[in-house]
Amino acid sequence: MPSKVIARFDVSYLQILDENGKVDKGLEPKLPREKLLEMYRVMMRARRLDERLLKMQRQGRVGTLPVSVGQEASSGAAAMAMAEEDWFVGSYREVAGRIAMGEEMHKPMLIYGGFEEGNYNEDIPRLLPLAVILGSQIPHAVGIAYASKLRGEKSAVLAFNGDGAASEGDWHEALNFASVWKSPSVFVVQNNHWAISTPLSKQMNSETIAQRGIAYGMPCLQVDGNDALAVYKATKEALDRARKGEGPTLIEALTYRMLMHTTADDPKKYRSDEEAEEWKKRDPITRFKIYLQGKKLWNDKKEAELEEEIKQEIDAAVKYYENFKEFKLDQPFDHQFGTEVASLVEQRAEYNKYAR
Ligand SMILES: Cc1ncc(C[n+]2csc(CCOP(=O)(O)OP(=O)(O)O)c2C)c(N)n1
Ligand SMILES: [Mg+2]
Repeated sequence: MPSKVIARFDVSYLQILDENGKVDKGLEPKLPREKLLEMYRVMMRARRLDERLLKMQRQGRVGTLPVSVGQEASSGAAAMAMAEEDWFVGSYREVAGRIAMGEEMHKPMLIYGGFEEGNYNEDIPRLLPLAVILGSQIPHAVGIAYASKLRGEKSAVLAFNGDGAASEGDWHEALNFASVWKSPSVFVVQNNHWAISTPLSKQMNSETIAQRGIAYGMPCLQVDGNDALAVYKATKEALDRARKGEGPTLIEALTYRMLMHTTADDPKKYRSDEEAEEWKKRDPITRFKIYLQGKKLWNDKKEAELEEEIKQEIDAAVKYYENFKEFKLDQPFDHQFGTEVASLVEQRAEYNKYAR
């Protein structure tokens, strides 16, 4: 059958800092030293917070929780590329990104302790609450972005989800309309290779998640998600484009969750120790530290001071959490809709008869 090629596409991959901490000088973003140090600080605070939360869960002080260990660059460095007026729409594995947005450490403690209050950041209105229903946050992200475009605001939305969530209908519908409406949105898929115990190979039959952006007509690329510089650069360029009215971008960040999906599972049951060991060598924090040391911006003394500062911050958050008494049992009813809904008023009243 005679045929001619009518379109060709390719997907590029960005890595700036390799797993040994060696930087590609040609691609290195020119960031001020304060920004680089803050990036390291954000990732370290997220790592130590996750570790403490895990201990608290094992001691029965908080309930089931996801941990983001290993994924600090893919959400943390991305969030650091945001401008003041941008929105953060996340899932549940963006501890570093949320910290970069200024979320206090007692908030996740409250959430995983079962207090709805942990989900509200009154002082950071552009940081949305966690979304656990996979992909459900992506239509919201596009809606916020489109609304901000209609209002003539110069803000963009940075949205996150996992590789598994990228199989949800919500995700595909949202990306399609993000592109059709040229909404100022940037989608970061944290591809950590697993959706609980389901490997990527059982989840999709395409070579990359990034290439789905081609189908929807938006720029797309794959980045080394454990390379904070690559994540930062790709996200910054995409957000700048979005704010200029040039539409959305899809970024696939290749990363790995080094620990369990949540504290309710045991990864040893479905993946090999060798695989996990391989990824340990690509730790985003280790390579960034080597990079900072190479620039003479970091040393053991600074590391010890930072560790102490983080320990104190986490200790204070635990104290706050353990003394938290201002909860409101009917708080989940507060934010269902912007206006009062008769059926909910009735349900709240009934609930309050029993709530203690
Ligand atoms: C719509 C929906 N289906 C199923 C679940 C149960 N569930 C929670 S997390 C998860 C796996 C998600 O994997 P991925 O999107 O790759 O994110 P990751 O947990 O790896 O960060 C599943 C199936 C859910 N929360 N929502
Ligand atoms: Mg995943």
